[in-house]
Amino acid sequence: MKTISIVIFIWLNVFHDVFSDCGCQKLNRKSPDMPTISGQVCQQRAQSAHSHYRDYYGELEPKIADMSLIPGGTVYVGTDKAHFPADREAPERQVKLNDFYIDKYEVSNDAFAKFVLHTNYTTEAERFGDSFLFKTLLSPSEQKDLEDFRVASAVWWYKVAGVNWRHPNGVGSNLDNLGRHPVVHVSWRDAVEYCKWAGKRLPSEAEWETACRGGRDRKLFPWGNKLMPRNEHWLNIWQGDFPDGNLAEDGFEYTSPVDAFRQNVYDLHNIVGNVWEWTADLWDVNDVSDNPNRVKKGGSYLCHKSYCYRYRCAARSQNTEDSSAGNLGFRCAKNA
Ligand SMILES: [Ca+2]
Ligand SMILES: [Ca+2]
Repeated sequence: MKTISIVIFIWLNVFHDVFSDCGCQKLNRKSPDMPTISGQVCQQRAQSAHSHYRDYYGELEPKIADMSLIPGGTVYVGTDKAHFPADREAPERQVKLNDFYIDKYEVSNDAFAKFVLHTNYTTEAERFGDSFLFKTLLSPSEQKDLEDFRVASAVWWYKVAGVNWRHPNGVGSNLDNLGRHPVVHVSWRDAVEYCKWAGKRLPSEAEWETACRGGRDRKLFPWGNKLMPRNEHWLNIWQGDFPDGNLAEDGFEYTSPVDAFRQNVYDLHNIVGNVWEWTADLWDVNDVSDNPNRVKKGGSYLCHKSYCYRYRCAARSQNTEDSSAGNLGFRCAKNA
C-alpha cells in the first residue's frame, strides 16, 4: 500500500506538469517543436467587496471610452501556490504600479480592421503565409494532408498556410459574424503596432494581473476562488475531454464576443478565458535575442483544468514575438 502511495505521489508530482500542458507555449515559428492554444454574457454583478474601487472612482473619473481606470499602488502579483512551477507563477511578490487604464475588452476584429484600413498594416502571419490552427477547425482529410505540420508535442496544433486574422478559422473562413470577436493570429509585434496606433501600449504583466484581480488579493479568478459561482459559466474555456470532446457548455466552442463574460468590478470582460493576451514583458528579462519570448496571460477557450489550468490571474505562459495562433489576442493599456 505504501509502495502504491509513493508511486502515485511521484506520478502526481513528476508527471502532472507534463500532462497538464495544452502546448500553448510551443507555438513558436522557429521552434522545431512547432505548435499551444482554445456564453452567454457573464452575469453582471455588483461586487460589494470592491467598494474601495468605487471610492476610488469617486476621485478619478475614467475618461477614455471602453477603458477602465485601474488604481495603482503596492499590489500583489504571482502566487505561493504555483500550479505550474515551471511557468514561474511563484513566488507571490509586491510591486508598485502607477494608476493606468486598460481596455475593457480584448481587441476585436472590427477594431483591428479599422487599424488596418488606416495604416495598410500587414500582420506577421500574413507575411509568413501561415499561422497555427486548432485541429477541429480542419476536416479529417485536411488533418491527414497536414499531419507533417503538426506540433510534435501538441499534435492538435497545425501550421496552416493562408490562415491569418482575416481567415481565423481556416483558409476558407472569413470574418462574417466575427466583428465583435477578438482578433487572433496576431503576433506580439502586431499587437504593439495596433496599440501604438490607438495611442496606447501593451500592459505590463503586473498591470494585466492587477487589472485581472479586480482589487482582491490572492484570489484565483477575477471574481473570487469559485470557478462557477451559482453554477454559472463566467468565462469561455473548455468543458469536456480535450482535444476531441468540447461540450461548449459555456455557449462557445471557439471564441466568444469580446463583450461577453463581464468578470470583475473593473468592468473587464474575458480577462481570463476566450483568448490569451500578450503583455509587454519579456519572459526572460535577460533575453536579448531578436525574437524573444513574451509573457501572455489569461488562458483561452482551449483551456481545461485537466491540462491547462492557466485561466487564473497568476498563471502565465509565453511565445516568441513573431508567434500567432487562433487562441492568442491582446488588449491595450494606457498611462493614467
Ligand atoms: Ca467554451
Ligand atoms: Ca482573454
